[in-house]
Amino acid sequence: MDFEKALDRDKRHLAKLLTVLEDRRETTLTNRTRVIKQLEKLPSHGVIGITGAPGVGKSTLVSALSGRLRKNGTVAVLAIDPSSMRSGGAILGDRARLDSVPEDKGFFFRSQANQTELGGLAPSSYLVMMALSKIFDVVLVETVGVGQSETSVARYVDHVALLVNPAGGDGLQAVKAGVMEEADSFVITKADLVDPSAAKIALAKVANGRAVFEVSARDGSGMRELTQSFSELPTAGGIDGKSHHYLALWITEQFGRRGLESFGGDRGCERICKNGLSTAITQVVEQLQTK
Ligand SMILES: Nc1nc2c(ncn2[C@@H]2O[C@H](COP(=O)(O)OP(=O)(O)OP(=O)(O)O)[C@@H](O)[C@H]2O)c(=O)[nH]1
Ligand SMILES: [Mg+2]
Repeated sequence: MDFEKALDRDKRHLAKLLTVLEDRRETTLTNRTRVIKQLEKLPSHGVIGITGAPGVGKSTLVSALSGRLRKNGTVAVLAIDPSSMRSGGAILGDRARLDSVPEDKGFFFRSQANQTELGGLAPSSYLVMMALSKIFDVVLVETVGVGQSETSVARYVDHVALLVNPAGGDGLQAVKAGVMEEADSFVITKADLVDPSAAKIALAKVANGRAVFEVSARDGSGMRELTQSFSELPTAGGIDGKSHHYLALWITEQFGRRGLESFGGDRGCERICKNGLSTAITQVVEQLQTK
């Protein structure tokens, strides 16, 4: 893998770079940490999570959005497939490939199967999002809404848009409370299919000042406003500031809950990450070796 070529968005080298980050073997940790160290030095761009119940229209919206956002800059899409690589993520992949010019270096799609035992997000999802946020102007992440889980996408991204079915109040009840709280904005989908006013009224009661959009990815209505709003999102602090969530998850995966406790839990991870994630990983490994 040629790091410079990956930074230059060469698809083949970029894919290899992400594979290095997704690798969970202990034997490759040193190499992985070295790549993280190189990435850390670069500024990050906005990462937007697109979440919502199965079938609400996430892939369709991400596909439509990425085409529009691409007009203003480079776009990467990460689809975290809930169960198998053959369902939603693959559909989005097919669509994204159809919608984009294959040789367009400004658009990149990656699909990741998640690990069911952890719920919403694979630990390496953070590393992949982090890498993409350094290389592209905006990153869209499609994931199912799981909520109230330490792996929830809300911990890792700059903005969470929760997609809501236009069928209104009934549809809203299907969304778990935790997911509602995590949302930074709401997007009523498929406005061409069902009158979205019932959903709008139901959402107005819970939105607490958060933006509510109505869109149809099919006929394009509302898409301009949504794209505009996503292009203007502040990304200060960004994904680098969330690395302690990754570290906590990684320690738990590698060394169990007791391992995490021995580093002072979430608080401890926050402290350890002050000097960057690569330094933190090295520190954790060294500390464990001397035990
Ligand atoms: N009429 C209409 N149908 C839509 C719209 N957006 C999505 N759909 C349809 O809704 C169905 C589900 O859309 P997806 O985009 O696959 O939904 P998803 O949330 O990604 O689904 P999962 O990844 O399986 O959770 C598909 O049949 C889409 O064609 C829309 O704006 N209007
Ligand atoms: Mg999907």
